[in-house]
Amino acid sequence: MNIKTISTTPFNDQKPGTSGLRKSVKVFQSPHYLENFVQSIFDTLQCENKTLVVGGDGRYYNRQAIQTILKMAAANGVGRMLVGQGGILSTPAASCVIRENQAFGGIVLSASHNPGGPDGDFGIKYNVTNGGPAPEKITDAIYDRTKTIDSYKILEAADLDLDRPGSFKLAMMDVEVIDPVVPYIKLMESLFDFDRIKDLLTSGKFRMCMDSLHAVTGSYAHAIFEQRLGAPAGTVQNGIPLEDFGGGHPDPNLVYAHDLVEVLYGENAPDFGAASDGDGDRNMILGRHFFVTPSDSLAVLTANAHLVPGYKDGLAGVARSMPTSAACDRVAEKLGIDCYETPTGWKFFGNLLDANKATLCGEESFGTGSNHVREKDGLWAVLFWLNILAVRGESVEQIVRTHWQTYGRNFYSRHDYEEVDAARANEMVERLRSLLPNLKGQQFGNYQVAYSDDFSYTDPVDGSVSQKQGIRIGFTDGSRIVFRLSGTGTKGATLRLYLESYEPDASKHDRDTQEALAPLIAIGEEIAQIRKFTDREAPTVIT
Ligand code: VG1
Ligand code: CO
Repeated sequence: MNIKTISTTPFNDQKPGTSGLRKSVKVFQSPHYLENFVQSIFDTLQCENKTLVVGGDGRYYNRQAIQTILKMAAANGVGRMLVGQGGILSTPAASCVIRENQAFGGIVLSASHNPGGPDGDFGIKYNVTNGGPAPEKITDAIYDRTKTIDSYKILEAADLDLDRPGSFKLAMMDVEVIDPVVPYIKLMESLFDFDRIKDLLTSGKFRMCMDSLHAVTGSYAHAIFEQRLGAPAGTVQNGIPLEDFGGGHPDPNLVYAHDLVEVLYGENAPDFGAASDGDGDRNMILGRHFFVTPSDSLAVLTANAHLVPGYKDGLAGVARSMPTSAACDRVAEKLGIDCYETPTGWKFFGNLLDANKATLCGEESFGTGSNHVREKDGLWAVLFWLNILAVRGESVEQIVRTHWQTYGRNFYSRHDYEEVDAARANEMVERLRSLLPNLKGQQFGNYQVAYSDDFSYTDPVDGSVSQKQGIRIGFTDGSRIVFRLSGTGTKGATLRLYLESYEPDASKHDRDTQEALAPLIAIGEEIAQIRKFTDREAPTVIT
């Protein structure tokens, strides 16, 4: 077998975003595009003779990309590659496999919640030894390398059969195809009371529905809920992973998980519903005719963690991304534990988890996780909820309402303006930045601005600073408006407007969220002139 060195030139658009390099499949298919980025990883990190993990969410182009990566790894002297069966690993399972095998790192192929298929998106990201996304200093170094790359190395060899577990040799490199479901279930069994959850699911008094949105969690969900925990066949819907996710958006929210919403809001609805995203790291939790916001979910998990075997001794701390509501802050305060506020993106939680400063983490974008891996974990969140439901014997709605009575309710919503003109969106953000110094003290109706800034984060563990992480305007009553441009979209720009207000009075907890936030929505428009800059009358998605 021959190693070939192939000349190439940089693309200059390979800067990783919130969660790796994400582009359309068409871009990834252009000659040398994938190879340049992969070689830049190998050139930046010393991977010779090391063990790496590779796998993806199974979307279109996953199979081809894995074969290319294996041949390049062999040509670059990697010692051993652990590959998910069929080239497939959910993002949390990839993190689990890296940690269990003490691998040097991993290459995760996913565009998460973005649509798939030949006209959809693809993505690649590098994870480090702790199993989590590489921190910014590594992603920056990889990006720098992509700007000067002039050749890459690849082995001339036939494709490997990755569809069955087994061991192969690719030149000097060992390749092991593994079934990731087994170690993942083992990890879940070490955290949750499976016997108790099984009793609940087989009691005849409790029904659940899990929607995998034709994405990666299908095989894990069948094995966990139906086989291991005894839920009836059919509990998992849209459970067959497809390369194009059946044409849908594999994004677990009220808009894109419409099949699940119909079931949980229909007649004779089950007690519990959940969905996960393309690569299995996000989750949406529903009760019968009831939606749990991701920010509330994090707060409820924090308040009830002591009921779950893996967390019964208490939490070291909790962390949330800046735009996530402050609901978990109130729980942390009551528990007397620290609460950290980080920029958007899971990579910022890695140091806090490694240093045992935080045990649970969450983002408003349907992401929750803990120190069991270094990625957010959709099925973990579902099992956490089931464990709490099994112990408390109350409904999802009762649990959340009681939580609000104890802590008050943080009304919360995110408005996304997708695929807007990028230049205009940047102009809007620049204009907002210029307004920030003068906003403090200004009055908008009943609301007075208490602070306004562009969020900057200093990592409490390594001292690294990340600037310009989102514009925040806070009011004296504790409500907030946050503006951010997405770092995961692939077409134009996506503006995210995050809105939060706090309501201690339980008699007002039944209010409609959009109504409760209406004054803040109007103030956001007044300050930022969203309609003018986006040329849109309304958001594309409201969650
Ligand atoms: C979005 C979410 C962010 C999340 C990221 C990756 O980023 O807002 O909270 O960490 O997606 O999620 P952005 O930059 O578009 O707002 V996943 O499930 O794509 O790995
Ligand atoms: Co995801």
